[in-house]
Amino acid sequence: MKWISCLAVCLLLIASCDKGAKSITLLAWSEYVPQKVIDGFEKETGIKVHYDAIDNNEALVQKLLSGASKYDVIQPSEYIIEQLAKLNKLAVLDHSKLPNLKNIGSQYMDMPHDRGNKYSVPYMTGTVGIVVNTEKVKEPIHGYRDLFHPKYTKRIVVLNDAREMVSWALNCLGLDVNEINPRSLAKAKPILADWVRLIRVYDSDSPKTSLSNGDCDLGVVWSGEAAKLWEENQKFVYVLPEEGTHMFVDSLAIPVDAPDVDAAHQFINYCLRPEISKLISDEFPYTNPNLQARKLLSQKQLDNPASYPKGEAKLGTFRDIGKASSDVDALITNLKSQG
Ligand code: N2P
Repeated sequence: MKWISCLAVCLLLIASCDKGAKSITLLAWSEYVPQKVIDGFEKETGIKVHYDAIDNNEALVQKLLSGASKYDVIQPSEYIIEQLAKLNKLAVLDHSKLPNLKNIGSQYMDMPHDRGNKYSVPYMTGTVGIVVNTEKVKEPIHGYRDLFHPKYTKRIVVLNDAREMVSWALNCLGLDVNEINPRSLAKAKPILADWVRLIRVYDSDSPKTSLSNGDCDLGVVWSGEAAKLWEENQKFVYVLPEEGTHMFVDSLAIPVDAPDVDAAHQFINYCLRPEISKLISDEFPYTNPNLQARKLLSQKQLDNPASYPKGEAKLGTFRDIGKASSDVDALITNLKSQG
């Protein structure tokens, strides 16, 4: 009898140790996954989440491909999903383990970068746009051409993101942002060279900071950052550039060599719950593709013009540009070093 109870205690110990030891590593953008969401998941499942933060897609790719660490869930934008899928770096998702996928609006599913959502599920979408501190800037700003003007020298903050910057110049030229080749880059170069001289701050983590503290009066930022500024003070107006801009679809995916594919699915499905996805919107007010979560948002949240812009705008997603992405990076790095 004694050995039976001994065995039972041992089994219990093993089970609890096992539960306590389980963990996943998340490679995701900074200021994008609320601590509340992580805490809730850990409490409910006993699976610990390690959050490794990046501030651009290229860093995500580099970390993933270097193989130095293994990740269970990653958070690439649409064009990077396409790139990683082509390189066979993503696991095929098991939709039977993602019943909450039904909450995502059909306009965000089955997009050209990932037909059938074989590899990814939308997490948040948003736009890249211009923030104007209208107390400081009285002239109307409609697009990049108005913004990048010598009168605003060193009053501008922009995303520290080469692909984004090059796309702004291509939009000004009326060129396709996904047709990147030596010819289109040569045309973009002089425009970008002029812009670099005007820029004061490059920041992809928290570009709102230099607008909020008054270091800059204008910026090109992620829409969620603009939405936070607007919540803070409605003098910060969000403008979708008339020349056109990027609508990103930041998504969750599982690397092909993820240590715990099952727990990764669990985490993704958890984020897709309406009440959990609402928590994400509460803290990071991007455009929530989860339509069931959107129903839980307040009218004030839905009326935020940066989160849910009204009216017509020229928006497009990015596609994988293959090897040209290193030319894009080199162009911006060189211009910055000369600026
Ligand atoms: C969140 C950054 C949003 C990333 N901090 C846009 N792709």
